[in-house]
Amino acid sequence: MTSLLEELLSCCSASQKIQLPWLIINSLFAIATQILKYLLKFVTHTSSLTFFFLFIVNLLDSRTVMGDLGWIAYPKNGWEEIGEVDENYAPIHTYQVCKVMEQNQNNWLLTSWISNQGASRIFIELKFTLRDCNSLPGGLGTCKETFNMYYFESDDEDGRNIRENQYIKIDTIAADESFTELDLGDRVMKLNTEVRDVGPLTKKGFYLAFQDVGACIALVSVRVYYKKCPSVVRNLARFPDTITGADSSQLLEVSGVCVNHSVTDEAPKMHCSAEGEWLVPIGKCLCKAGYEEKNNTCQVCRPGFFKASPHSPSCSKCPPHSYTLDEASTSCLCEEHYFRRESDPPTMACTRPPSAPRSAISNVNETSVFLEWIPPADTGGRKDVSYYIACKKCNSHSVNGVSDQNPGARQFVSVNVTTNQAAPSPVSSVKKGKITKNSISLSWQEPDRPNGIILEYEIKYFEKDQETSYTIIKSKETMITADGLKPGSAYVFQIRARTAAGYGGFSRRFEFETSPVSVAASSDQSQIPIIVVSVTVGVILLAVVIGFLLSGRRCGYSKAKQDPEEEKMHFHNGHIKLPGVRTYIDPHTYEDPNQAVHEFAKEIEASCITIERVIGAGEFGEVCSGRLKLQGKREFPVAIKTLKVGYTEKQRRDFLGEASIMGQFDHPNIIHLEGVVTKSKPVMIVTEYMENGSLDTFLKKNDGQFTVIQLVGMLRGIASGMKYLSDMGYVHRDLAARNILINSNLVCKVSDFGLSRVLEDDPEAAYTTRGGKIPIRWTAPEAIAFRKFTSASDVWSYGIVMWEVMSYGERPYWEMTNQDVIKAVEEGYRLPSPMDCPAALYQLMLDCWQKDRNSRPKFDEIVSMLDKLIRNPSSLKTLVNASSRVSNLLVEHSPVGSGAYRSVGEWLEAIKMGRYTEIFMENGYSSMDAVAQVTLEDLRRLGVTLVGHQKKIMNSLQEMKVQLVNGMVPL
Ligand code: ACK
Repeated sequence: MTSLLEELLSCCSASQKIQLPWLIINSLFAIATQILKYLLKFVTHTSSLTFFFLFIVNLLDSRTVMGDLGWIAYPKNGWEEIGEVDENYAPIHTYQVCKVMEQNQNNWLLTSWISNQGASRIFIELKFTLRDCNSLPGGLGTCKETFNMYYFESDDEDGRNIRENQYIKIDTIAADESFTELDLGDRVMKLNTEVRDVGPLTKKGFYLAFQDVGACIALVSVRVYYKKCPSVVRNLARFPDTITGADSSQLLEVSGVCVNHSVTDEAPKMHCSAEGEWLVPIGKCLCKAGYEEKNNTCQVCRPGFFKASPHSPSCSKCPPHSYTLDEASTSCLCEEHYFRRESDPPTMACTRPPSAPRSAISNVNETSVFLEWIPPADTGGRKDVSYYIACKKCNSHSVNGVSDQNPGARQFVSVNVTTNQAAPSPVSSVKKGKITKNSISLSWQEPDRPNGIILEYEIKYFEKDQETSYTIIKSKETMITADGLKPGSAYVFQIRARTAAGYGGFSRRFEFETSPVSVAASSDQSQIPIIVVSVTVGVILLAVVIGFLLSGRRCGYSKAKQDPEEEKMHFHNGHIKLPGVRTYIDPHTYEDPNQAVHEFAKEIEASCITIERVIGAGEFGEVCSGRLKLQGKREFPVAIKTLKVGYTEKQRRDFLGEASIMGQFDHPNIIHLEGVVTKSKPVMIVTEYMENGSLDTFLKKNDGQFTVIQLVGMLRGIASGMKYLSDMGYVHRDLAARNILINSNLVCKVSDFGLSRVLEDDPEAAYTTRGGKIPIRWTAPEAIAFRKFTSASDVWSYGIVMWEVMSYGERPYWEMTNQDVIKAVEEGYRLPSPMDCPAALYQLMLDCWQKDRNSRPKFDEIVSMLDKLIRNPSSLKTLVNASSRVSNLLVEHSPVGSGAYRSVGEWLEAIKMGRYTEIFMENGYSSMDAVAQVTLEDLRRLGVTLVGHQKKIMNSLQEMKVQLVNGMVPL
């Protein structure tokens, strides 16, 4: 066959071709048939590749139809079916027509009726060869190089006899590869493949028709298909097979159904794109109590294991002294003689009642009784042992014993008391007198209401935090000296008065400190009236109580490092008072930072952690990846931050401060804390593992590779996390793409919650004139100028993150100095839109960068706005147009004129497209002048198939052409 074709093409001089047209034309069919045998192998091979994508559903594939296709050709001598079979004797349904010598051709080929199976947009893939007219002998004026494709919709098969003019044209089809280009010697058999889509379809099916008007064509295969998003389980919700929408840019919002044994946490939704991809998952289901997640299903907890709530991550082994024999247990039963109080969490061990308090002694004093005892020898495994004192009228016998089977049961002693007189009111005013390193002198005034003659005072004191070991002094005077005390130590005093009616209540606690060894006792200090101290302490207590009442929080709302006006603002906005919304507690408000860590973070045993490799360096030590295996749970990957050896106490505090903050948050877009290791070294913070690392690096690595919807999905996640933080009353202060982590599902999570992080940790942070250290490029002007950090300044930073995301990790303000950035922003200039940025997103960025912080959108508004854009993606189609994007630009930040590049390689490297240098050079684009002529079509031909890369190159060329300088846009 090769020789026949070569012979045919090489033998013919121009004159011979004129003389021998019929020979050539007649030979075409013979050649075509030979070629088809080769092509068939090729087609069969490529078809298996095509079917690899499961989201494509074929409605017709002419290659797989074994019998008659039932297509009709008219006129009869137009399209002809080649009666060939392949090597497996399966028919090759190939139609050809080659009436290039005859005038006025109008040859139709009609398919049989094709059901659209409910799809409203279908795709037609044609594989064909087409003869290049130039390669035919001259004089063939009627030769065409195109054919037309039509369709006609009908609900049934009756529409076959309709007139030609009732068909609707889909397109004129031309060939990329002409027939003569087939290099049969090397067997580079390139078929033309063209795909067209049609929609919206409104009937049950349709016919296709191919019209030839005088070309030489062999139609090798016709495949008709639609696309769907295949049924998938994501976040424990099942999303059904979903046929893509009629519009090529439409995203269908699809609700998921929670898989068996799971319940809705937040209504699960995803979006089915026109390409058959699932995008932007929102919400999730959780395995219900008694079930845990395994491979996207909810598996029952085995006997001996339980899960109390959907929010617990997995089944846990029954705690000590408890068991369950059933599957799907939501709690475990206590073993015999062990109990659980109603208020005990199901994760707590079952406990026994305590043994009796020991050595109880009573001291009856006229009308009152003083009781003392030693705690029980066996507390039954509980820490919350308390004592219950019952006062009964009875005949002087006392009762000791366990009151019931409750582990919280108490022992008590009862004594008769008769009184008809009120006891004295508590002593309220206490002054300290002389203080030495071993003694403290006190004086006080009689109670306001003695209710009788005061017989004596009882003074109880103990070293601060050592309440179990105290001393009692009795005195008839209103002053005493407590001696034998430790130097430089704080002591707590309480005083009460006794009359014939018995003892009154103890005064509140007064705290005084002995002098240190080296310092002589301060007699001046001794003169300071205790009342002043009392009032100060009282005022602080009052403030805490008011804070407690206003914020509705258990531990009081105090943010030592946060601005008071900001708190007020939160109150006015109702953020921290929203019912059901917890508020963030600044670990600084804890006197002992260790207490904060243990309140908010679980302690993990180092033996449960396997460190696998170092993935980066943090400010306090290395960051590693590894695995965590907790008892009764599956092993799972984690990230581990370590505290380097030789740390100072402050470094340890700051390091663990991040865990105290992170541990308070529970949100899918906030990095999740697994726990801390503080009882062994190295000290570690263990968090969930985010496979794709930090967002800025990830975007730079995958430049141009995401759809706008995917980028908006990332931004939506970050905004949702930030909304949660601002609702909690937490101001991040260092929101930037480098502080966002991204996992394998492209879910973004806010991270980096260091206490003094902004001051020390961030390499981007620079010292300001006021001495603070601030990441200038990401920070709102008011926060730079007067440290006004609020959720509104976080919104500014969010705008910068949007810009980073839409420009695939570009550095904000490029290489401008921090000082220039501050000045430009202050003068009203703002970053220009990233390339190809939807106008709606750039407008949102500009809104975030409003000078007046009250005019910036709130995070909940940002989330709603992004949701709206995701639901209606055509709103993302309007891009910021290239000329307006750069027309007001001020600051030159990169060389863009074609003269700025010395070579094609240098240019491609500069726009990070260096991988294409060789292809450009090989295809004759070896100078910048040649490159300037490149079209999108050329790029595709060169094999630049990624749309992001095409855009990058075309945009750069566009910029070179207009010789613009880039910079910032004044507002
Ligand atoms: O960009 P990266 O790979 O992502 O490099 C930094 C490095 O550690 C220092 O911070 C990575 N990293 C931090 N936390 C996590 C995490 N939870 N999961 C995965 N990588 C993390 C970060």
